[in-house]
This record gives sequence, C-alpha cells and structure tokens, in this order.
Amino acid sequence: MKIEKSKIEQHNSDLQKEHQRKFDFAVADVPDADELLQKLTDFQVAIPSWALGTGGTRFGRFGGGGEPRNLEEKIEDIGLLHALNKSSGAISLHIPWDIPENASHIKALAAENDLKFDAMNSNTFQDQPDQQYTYKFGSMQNVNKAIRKQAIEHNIEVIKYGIELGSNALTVWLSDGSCFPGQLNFRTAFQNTLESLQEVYTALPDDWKMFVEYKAYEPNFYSTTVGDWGQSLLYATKLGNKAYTLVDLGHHLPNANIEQIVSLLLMEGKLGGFHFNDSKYGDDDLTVGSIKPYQLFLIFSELVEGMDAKGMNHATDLGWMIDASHNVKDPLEDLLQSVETIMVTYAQALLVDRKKLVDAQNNNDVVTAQEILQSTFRTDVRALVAEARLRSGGALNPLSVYRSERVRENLIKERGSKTVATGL
Ligand SMILES: [Mn+2]
Repeated sequence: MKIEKSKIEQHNSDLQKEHQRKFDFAVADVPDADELLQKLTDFQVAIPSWALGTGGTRFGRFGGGGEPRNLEEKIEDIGLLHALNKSSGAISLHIPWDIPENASHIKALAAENDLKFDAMNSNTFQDQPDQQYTYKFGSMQNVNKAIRKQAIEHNIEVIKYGIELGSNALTVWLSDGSCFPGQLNFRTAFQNTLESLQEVYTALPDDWKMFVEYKAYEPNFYSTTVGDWGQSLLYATKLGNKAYTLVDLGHHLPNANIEQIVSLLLMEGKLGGFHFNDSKYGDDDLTVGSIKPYQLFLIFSELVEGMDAKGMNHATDLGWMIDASHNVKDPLEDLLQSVETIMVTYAQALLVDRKKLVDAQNNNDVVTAQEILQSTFRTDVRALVAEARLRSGGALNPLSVYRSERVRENLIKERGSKTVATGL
C-alpha cells in the first residue's frame, strides 16, 4: 500500500491554520530557527525489520494482522512511515530473517521508498534449522572452536550481504553468557569472544564500522559476556578504530545513568550507535519516551553536547535506530509515536542554552543548571518538529493520516489477517 501524496497535502492544508498559529508561538523563542529546522530535517532514525510485526513475549504473541511477509513488504511498510514522517529514511536488516535473494531488486525498492540501509544485524542468539552446531552454550565465547568458527563465518556472511546493499556497519549483539555460577570462566569467555570478534573485524571493509552492543542480562541470567559499556568499550578498544560501543537504552540495570555513559563514550570517540526504546523494569521494548521522557531528554542533551564538542554531524556520525516491539499496539502506529518522541526530544536537546548551562556549572549554581534543563524539557516544540516535517513533504500529524487512510485495514486486506513477520 502507498499513501497518495494528495492525501497528505489535503491533510496538511486542513491543519495549516492551526499549525501556523502554534508554529509562530513556538518559533518566537528560537534564536536560529532555520538551522534548527534543517537539523530536524536531516535527522533520520532507522527502523529495524523486526519491529514491523507484533512482538511476542515468552508467554505468547497476539498478532494484529497484515504483517509483512517478506523483505519487500517490510521495505514497503517503512516506506509508508517515511512518507508520513520523513524521519524514518533507513532500514536495519537482520540476517538470516531478511536475506536479500536479489540485492539489486531490493536496493531499487529501497531507493523507490527513499530508504537507506542502516547497520546489518547478525544472529547467533538462535539456532537456525540448517546450522550444524548449537549456540545453547554461547557462540563467540563457546569452549568449542568449531562453534566459534560457525559464529564468525555467519557474521562475515552478514557483512557480505551488507556490502551488496550499500550498508556500512555491522551490529554484533551476543546473548553469550552464563545462567549459573561456575558455568564458565569469565576470562576465557572474554578472550574467546575477543578473538572471534577480531576475525570478523578483519573481514570488515575499511569504510565500515562494527558496533559492539552490550546487554546487562537476559537471556543469560548470571553473567553476560558483553554485559555493560565497560566490557563493550574494552572489546571496541582492543579491536581497533572501526569498532565502537553501541548503547541500547533497555540494556542497562535499573537506574543506570545512561546520560553519563554516552557522554564519556563520546569523549573517547567510541560511541558508534544508539538504540531507542523505553522500559519500566528491564529490557521492556516499550515505545520511546512512554515511561521516562525526562531521562530521554537528559540523554539526548548529552548526545548533542558531546557530539558538538567533537564537531560531529548529528545525522550521520552515529547510527540511530529504534529497537522496540511489543504485543498490544499496531507496530506501525507505535513506530510513528516513537519517531515523533525522538524528534521532539532531539529538538529540545538542540534548544538547551549551552552557554548559560556552562556558566551555571562554573559557578556551582546548581539551581540555575536545573532550571535551564527543566524549562527546556517543558517547552512544547511539537510545532517545530511538525514544521520540519511539513517542509520535507511529510504530514503535519502522521498518526492521524495513518488512521484516516485506514492503513492497517488495507494491509490486512492485501496480506491477510494471519500473516506473521519474522522477528522475536
Ligand atoms: Mn538493541
């Protein structure tokens, strides 16, 4: 399904008067509005191919119907989102769920939908039907060399698919670890993992990046071999300058100070990618900003400050992706909400008065520092984000067009009510 441009234009013209009033109010306090709007226009958040179907839990899965049946339909779904919000211009593929049988056809389809290929994701956290060895006791950490070799070769195969499509990054998330004390030797597991990653790193093209993603726990519950940012940074440092740490919001122990983590990783030039989601208890994969929007703002504020300190390009120097999916919402509506929150929070982070904040810090003026951050967080910037979208040809209110065009109903009609997209 495609949304006709005229429908978006009609929607925008219906809302134009109301939007203009809100925009005029919001823009009055913005020192350099054109620069801000350009940054918002440039900022794109990749959508992972596994977020397009209904997410499941270990207890069950409640499909919503009309889910994409293949890679082509996944690209079409993200194309729909991008047509509406103009901020979802990239897709992140997962191998083996999305093996491109015909790369040039897939590339052409992505280009038609104005989508780029973001980081490629490998999978050694599941066994595939045709694979020789099991990953039950880990992949790259495994005590069995043949199993490690199988995991290495899989990652190299993922890089090859990525080269064909024009991606330039590999994200390695390992579920390796242990469930019980004594199950493995921590240092041996680390060394095996490092050596395996080194072999993959050797196969990485010069203009590629490797993102080493960490996760505190789950599926292993006693130890995780890439368990936190310290361990990830160790691997990335030992691997070389194409290797970076990837921060996923949901992959921390409760109350971790993620804003401090991103700040220090940026200082070291070792933050490579960022996965958005939200959580109440653990790796809950909830909609971005649905639980802790102020924390998201504080993290974004550090991201912007840390990138600016290094002269980095916000839009292109880090890999930005949503990593969430769950079972009670239409996945596409959920993604529209997540992207909207990301854009709003990014806009707020851009509006923090850095000079005043530094002055407050240098004077130990704690109250003023808090006032600066909280008053920016409480500023309604939604009309600024909508204006950036309007200027790019998107919809003033993407969710409203999605509903009025009855997208889900149409997808169910096209694909059926029982289709199941690959994913977790
Ligand atoms: Mn992730």
